Amino acid sequence: MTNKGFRKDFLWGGATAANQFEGAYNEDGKGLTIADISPGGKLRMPLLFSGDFPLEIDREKYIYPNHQGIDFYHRYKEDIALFAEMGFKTFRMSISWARIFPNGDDQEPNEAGLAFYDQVIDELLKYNIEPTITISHYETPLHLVKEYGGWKNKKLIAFFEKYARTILERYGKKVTYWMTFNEINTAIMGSFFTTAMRNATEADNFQALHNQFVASSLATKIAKEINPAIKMGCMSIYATMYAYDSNPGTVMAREEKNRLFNYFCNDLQVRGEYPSYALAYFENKGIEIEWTEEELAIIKAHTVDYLSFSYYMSTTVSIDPKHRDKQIQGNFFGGVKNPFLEVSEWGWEVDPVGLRLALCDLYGRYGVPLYISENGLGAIDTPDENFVINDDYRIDYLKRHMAEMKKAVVLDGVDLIAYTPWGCIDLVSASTGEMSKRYGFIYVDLDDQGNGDMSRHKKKSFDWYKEVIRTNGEEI
Ligand code: BGP
Repeated sequence: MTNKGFRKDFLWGGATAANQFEGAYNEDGKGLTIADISPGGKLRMPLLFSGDFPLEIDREKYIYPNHQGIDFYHRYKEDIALFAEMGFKTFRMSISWARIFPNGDDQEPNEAGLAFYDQVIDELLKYNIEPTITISHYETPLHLVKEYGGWKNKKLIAFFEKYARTILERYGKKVTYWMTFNEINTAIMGSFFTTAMRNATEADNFQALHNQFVASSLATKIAKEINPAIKMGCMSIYATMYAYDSNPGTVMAREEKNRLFNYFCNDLQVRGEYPSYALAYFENKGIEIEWTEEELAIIKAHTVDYLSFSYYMSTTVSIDPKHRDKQIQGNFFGGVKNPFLEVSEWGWEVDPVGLRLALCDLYGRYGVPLYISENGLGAIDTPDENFVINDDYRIDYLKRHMAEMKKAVVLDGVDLIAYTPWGCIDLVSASTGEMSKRYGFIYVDLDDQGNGDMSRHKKKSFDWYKEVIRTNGEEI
């Protein structure tokens, strides 16, 4: 294949989230967030979904690797210099809401928090790295859970609006690319990270989502008032969904799952309207969402400029009872084991062609520029005594996904603007709170027990990715 595919201004880069790598969880006036009280370790997801954990730090019972992260807060200069060495065009990061408004409902912002992001952004711009900022990535301030019950409470819309306005006013002249809520569609399954609610009903989850759609549109409105050149995006997980067989019943089950998970939030944020299948779903399930005409008008008027999504794996739907014991879990969702796919060490199915299908599907449906804001392989890296890490498995994973991206651009005509592999520097896993699940081009000397000096080391994939970027994807 030729290189004619990727745009000249294609944004190659990497992605992170404040709560998973900044550390300094209680420094310089930062308040606690839901990430700070979410227990680390393999039991994290079951705990978060059962709601059976305290809304406070309990060090007797749990560990909290996010508290120190990888200490980007103090080491950002060194890390950004390494991103620059790889030739990053963009760096996706999030702002921690509680660094800016420690409780979420404070009158005045915390200047120390704002100053920290001034420095990070300026450091990136020094190397001509365009920041991409996620406004909310799994870290609603804890006070908003305790005092207001999380996102089903409409008061959070105004708190978020104020937070968004504050950071857009501060950085909106320098930063073009923004995203509102990370993986917003995980709210459908009731993810605590997204809704900041425990033991919620399905109706609560949809109410929380509605409130976030309004908040997201208000942020888009504010962004355009501050700087019309800003590009605002939405961000969902996309899971390419297969019907296990050609039984029409299976295909229908796949259709129902697919539209709710892969389309619903994008329909709202890109098209600006509740789709008819959702209205029918609410009606049949007796779900009543509190919305006003004014809110619906805001959602309609302020849609996003581009659609971003994370893609790690596909999923397969079956209605055949004999598949009940062949379930496989992945990134917030599960399905039936696909016999054609291998799995990662964490059991996530690896499916590069699924990424091309995702790109074709989303571009065909929405026709707006697409931004792959996360993708990658969580794997165990074993450095030798000199910290040499030959992560050929990671190179292989990324290579195969990039080849499919390129086909989507060259053969399918998709307008793809960016690719930011997840965890470009090793960081704490969102689903398990582990350090050992590594995605980075840069190794961080830190283990699950917190041992290590956090020194940074280039993996083999570092030089490989640098070459991909240098040739704009010609050398994959
Ligand atoms: C996405 C999240 C990220 C990130 C990634 C990898 O769902 O947006 O925050 O962590 O998944 O997942 P994990 O860390 O669980 O391997």
